[in-house]
Amino acid sequence: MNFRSLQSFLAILSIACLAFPSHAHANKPNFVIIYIDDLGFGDIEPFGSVLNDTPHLNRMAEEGMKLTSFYSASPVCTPSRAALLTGSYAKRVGLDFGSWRGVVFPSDTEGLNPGEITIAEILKDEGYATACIGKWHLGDQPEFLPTKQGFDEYFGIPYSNDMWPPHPPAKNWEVTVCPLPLIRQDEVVDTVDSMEEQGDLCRLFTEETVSFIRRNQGKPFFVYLPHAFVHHPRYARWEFLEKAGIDPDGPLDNERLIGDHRGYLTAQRTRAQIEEVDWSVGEILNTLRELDLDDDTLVIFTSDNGGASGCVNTPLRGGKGSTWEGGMREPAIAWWPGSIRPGSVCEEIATTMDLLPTFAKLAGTQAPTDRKIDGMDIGPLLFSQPGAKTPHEAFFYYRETELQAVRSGPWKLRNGSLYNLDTDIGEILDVAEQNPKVVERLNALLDKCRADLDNPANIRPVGYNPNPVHLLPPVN
Ligand SMILES: [Ca+2]
Repeated sequence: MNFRSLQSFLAILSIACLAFPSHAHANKPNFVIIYIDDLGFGDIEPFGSVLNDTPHLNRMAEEGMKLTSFYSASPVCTPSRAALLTGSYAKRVGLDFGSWRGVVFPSDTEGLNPGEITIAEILKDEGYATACIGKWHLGDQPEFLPTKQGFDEYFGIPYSNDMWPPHPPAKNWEVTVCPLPLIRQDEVVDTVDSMEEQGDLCRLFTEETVSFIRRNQGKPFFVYLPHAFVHHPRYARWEFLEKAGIDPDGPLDNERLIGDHRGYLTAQRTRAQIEEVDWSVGEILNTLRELDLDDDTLVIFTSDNGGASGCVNTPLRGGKGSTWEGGMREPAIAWWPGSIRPGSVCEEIATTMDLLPTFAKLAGTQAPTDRKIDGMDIGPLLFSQPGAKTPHEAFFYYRETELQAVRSGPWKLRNGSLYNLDTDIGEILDVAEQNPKVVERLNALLDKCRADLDNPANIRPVGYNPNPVHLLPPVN
């Protein structure tokens, strides 16, 4: 190599070193996904909350990156989780809709197809220890459980915490209702029978996560922690309820605690849950610091969909269940000391589907190539690579089976109305008439998406069990 080419080589090397953390590719980093249920965009202080104290999330954001255009691929639980774990739109894996409602239910015929390749399976093949701790909600039959999708360990509830006998709509469900099971591996080991036990789920899942990290500190690990909090019915441990303003000596109406999602002490219970989630984040990050694993671990904090009643989605419009921004744009923080620039903010479009290819690359492998994956590598965004842009030409908003909106750059076309999200994050002003060319371009993107995902050849089969069994004896 002559001097001139050595000089260029060194110049390129120094740019490469600026762009990529030197050790990011040297070892297999650990991954932790903290996935909150139904948390609103404005529910935590780094995203503007003035109601809830979230010191651990504040520190996480100060030491890491806030992603302000980070999307879940669905505004409800089941499709959101299917998309996260497979890196694919839920429609592509047949879980845009459950067998009879938007999500799968207890002893449902449907679940995530065991033939799907999840983040856990990719990482397990790379020698990772893997755990799913918390709410699964991708089918409760034996072949649908996390242990069949690449997770060495599973501890948690198989579906939503409101799918239990006391929930008022249960009386109208045309399905059999069973007690809410706690599962370890594939076996029911306990049931959640009271509001106090609901309020203990955050502690249980956090302590299980900390234990898994301690037990596996010597090798690469992946923890997927889909918390049951802050999905209704809401309750927390007493120290958090009390701090949120509930009098421990006052009368508590248990019927209303269970049944009333919108009124009775909802503000206090919601605050208590969010602050306990913040405690959970603190426990996990402090464990990583104590074990000297903080420089080797990428932690992602986000929510499965927008905030449900009692949560705050401000400044976004809409909430859980809708394709307004409040339904699918999530509060998100990425943390990896030494690799992610402290206090950074990424405004580029990124999605939960991107975690699969991003993690795969960081682990030294790649996303599956035998099937279509919708997620893309967002490493350049996470590592503040100069000039890094979103890899997505467009992001598509599905509500159940219906494609309702598309975002490309700052523009969002939703049911014929156009919004500029850079200047109008609240989706107030329809500017379709003034921007016919933009409308045309976004309509073409919607057509392209329909041509893809309305074509059965591009959709993989949902997991199906024609004879599902109840996990526990029914109560009705
Ligand atoms: Ca949810």
